[in-house]
Amino acid sequence: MKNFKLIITVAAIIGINSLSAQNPIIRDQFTADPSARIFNGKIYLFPSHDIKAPEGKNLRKDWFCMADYHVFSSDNLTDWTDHGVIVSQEKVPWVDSTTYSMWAPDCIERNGKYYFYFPANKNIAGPNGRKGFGIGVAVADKPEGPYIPQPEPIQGIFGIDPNILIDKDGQAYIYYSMGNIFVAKLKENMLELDSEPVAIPDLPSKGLKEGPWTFERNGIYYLTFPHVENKIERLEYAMGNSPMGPFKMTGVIMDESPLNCWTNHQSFIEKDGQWYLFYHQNEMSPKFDKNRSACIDSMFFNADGTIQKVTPTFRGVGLINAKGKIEIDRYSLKSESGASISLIDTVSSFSGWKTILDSKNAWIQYNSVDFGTEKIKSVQVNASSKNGGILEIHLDKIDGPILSKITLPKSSDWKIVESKISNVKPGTHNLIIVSKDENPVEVDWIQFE
Ligand code: FUB
Repeated sequence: MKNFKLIITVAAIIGINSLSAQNPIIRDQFTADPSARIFNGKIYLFPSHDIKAPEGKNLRKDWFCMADYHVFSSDNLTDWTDHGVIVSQEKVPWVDSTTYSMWAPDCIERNGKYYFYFPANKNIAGPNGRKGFGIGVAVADKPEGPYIPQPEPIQGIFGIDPNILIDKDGQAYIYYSMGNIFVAKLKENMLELDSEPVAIPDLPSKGLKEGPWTFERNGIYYLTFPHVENKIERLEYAMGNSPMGPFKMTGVIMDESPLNCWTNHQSFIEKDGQWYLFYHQNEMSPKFDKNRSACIDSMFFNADGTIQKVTPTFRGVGLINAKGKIEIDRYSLKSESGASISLIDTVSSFSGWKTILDSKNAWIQYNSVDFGTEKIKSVQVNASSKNGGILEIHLDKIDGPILSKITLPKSSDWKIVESKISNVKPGTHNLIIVSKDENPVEVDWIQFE
């Protein structure tokens, strides 16, 4: 026990810090349909908020259930702040608060005001005797709110998934879906239509299309949307020369979910020259795909403006501070055998995941850890190992310098073990955690001090 000190406390599986950059980015609630925006240099996330259907409300247990919206913000894509509820179904005059159908929103700034667009109230009487959604607007002076909902939904729209584009000439457009994807001009007041909605032609005619999200880059207008080409949604896009098209179908941005999540929903930002795709998946609710979580991955364009396909990752984007909890189950790479991850608690999935290294030399790699310039002296590992185990933490590559060798005591409970470190260098590094014992070891997180 020369180099380590055992901290006797059995680690209660401490409430996971929900606000971290690894995918999914928010871990204390479900966050679907992520609309990301940059306002005043800060990144804001306006997702919808999936919940489990409350008892006694006569709601389907197998369907989307959403009562309100939160807004989150971040300066670095890594640390997210939840600013709480900004709009809820009880507070919007035109919404029937028994409907729990506050679906995918968007938000945009114009002349110092923030306009939050949201579909709700699936029981509105629409054309041809159909029932469906209206789209409302709530207005604020700051991105965090408070948002004041308009008394009525936007007149002339019957649909879901609003998305707003303000073009370079100042004209605002609203896109939404209802079978087709529609576009209409908005008046300067951002609250009323300035043209009849038109269905955008030349998009796939078979299979559900929804969730439009448009952006402009180098004079090309990208119309992106989830589409069921096969059995579940994948993210596709079309390119055009103006906000109202014509658009030409171009390709797939993200393939269907490996976990069979029936929906996906996208938005895009450019920050410091890098483009990012926000999307959702159901890894935190693998058995119920109507409880989804927002994720971020980097995206890249080809020289002709086409978009390279994005493969979802666990690691996500951004640097992780070495002095914060590093959830190594959000790994970048792992050994082909002996390394796996699973939920810590399948009933209470907000407790997150654990890494399992179940054979000697099994390893997991976690990239882009920021050690800064301050002195780092020790590492804590929250682990459990019924028969005891040995872990090594290597810097940058599997045969790189050993930062620490940690002996784990026999314990079926989580224990935090502290060990001294050597060979640490300032700056950003990848970590490789290797099991040096045959005994299986489970790791929740590691943290440097
Ligand atoms: O979140 C409910 C609906 O699922 C959204 O409005 C669609 O885009 C799909 O993600």
